[in-house]
Amino acid sequence: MPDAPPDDSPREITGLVTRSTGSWYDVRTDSGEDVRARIRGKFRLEAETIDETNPLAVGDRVTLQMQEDETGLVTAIAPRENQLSRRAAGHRARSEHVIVANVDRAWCVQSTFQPKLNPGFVDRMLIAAEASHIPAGLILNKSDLLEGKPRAQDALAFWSELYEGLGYPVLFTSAETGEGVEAFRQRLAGAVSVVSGPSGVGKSSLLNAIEPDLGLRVSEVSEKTNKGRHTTTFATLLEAAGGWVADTPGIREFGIWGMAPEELGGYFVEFRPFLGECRYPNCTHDHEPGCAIQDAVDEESITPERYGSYLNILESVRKEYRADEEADWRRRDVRPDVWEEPEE
Ligand SMILES: Nc1nc2c(ncn2[C@@H]2O[C@H](COP(=O)(O)OP(=O)(O)OP(=O)(O)O)[C@@H](O)[C@H]2O)c(=O)[nH]1
Ligand SMILES: [Mg+2]
Ligand SMILES: [Zn+2]
Repeated sequence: MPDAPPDDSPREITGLVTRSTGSWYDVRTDSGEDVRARIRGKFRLEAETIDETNPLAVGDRVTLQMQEDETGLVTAIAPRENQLSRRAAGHRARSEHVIVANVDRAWCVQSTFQPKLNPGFVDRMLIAAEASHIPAGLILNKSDLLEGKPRAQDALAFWSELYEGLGYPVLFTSAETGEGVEAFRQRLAGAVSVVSGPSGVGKSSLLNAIEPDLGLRVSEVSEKTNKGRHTTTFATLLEAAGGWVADTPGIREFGIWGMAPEELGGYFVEFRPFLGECRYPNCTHDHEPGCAIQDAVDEESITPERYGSYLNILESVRKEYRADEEADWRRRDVRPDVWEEPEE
């Protein structure tokens, strides 16, 4: 038996971050209690130096030093197995927003209508998941709204086959009728998952359908814009279906973080068999001669939809990459007088 600690030494416990508001965190301790916790300033500074908006994300494992008022002080953050990140929005666009840490699967949630499926969003999120080696899947919610709309049904079937063909599981669900809810529940069992997607697609509604006791707040989509009202405001890790699932705030656009333009093609799974075959080793597959990807598009081994999406994402990745580099120079104050384009 180890010696009991002397009475005046602070009690240290470990746990899982289940909610992050930016200043306070909820931690589920390994003995099953929920504790409110704060972090030391040094973690904030460390996060800033690596351009993270927040030092802790839901899914992080932490060590707490218990305070006299029964709140915790985070004294250590365990190294992450993985993290799903996007570019922060607005004026913090030069930093990384970690949506969740240590997950087994990321589900991109979209709806059929109100708002309608946004394949560009899907691709960006799938690319981010691929870059972090997180298995991903697609949920097409509000399947009930397809009733009596054969053309929309065909369109949704097209996208569902496309993504399934790439190896991503696709589930049609309806929080309204219950369709697909059981199938989703089975996918969540025994795993740590995250749902992410635009506002109003029904992420929280789906989790309520799976676990009615959660009682998550939901609200109607704006009639005028068909967009959600950003009802969920903080990421929260919830116990559901014998696993954990993070409900997250809806996002307008899934910005890609920290990717060089020539890396992007590697995260389009169907590009991978052709990647070594381009004439130029750092080919970005949009204008270069002798490009195996462009050939594969011509030969219909790669769909025009995904290639078009690739070109769109490439354009924004290029722009952000350049802006990041310039911001980096500015911050270090070593910007050369003559700005030279980096060598191709
Ligand atoms: N018809 C239909 N409506 C649904 C379905 N799922 C959710 N809704 C409705 O869609 C609206 C938005 O649902 P939420 O669950 O708040 O959406 P969310 O994705 O969590 O949105 P944010 O928290 O803002 O990101 C609500 O009015 C829900 O009732 C569905 O399967 N079918
Ligand atoms: Mg929500
Ligand atoms: Zn190429």
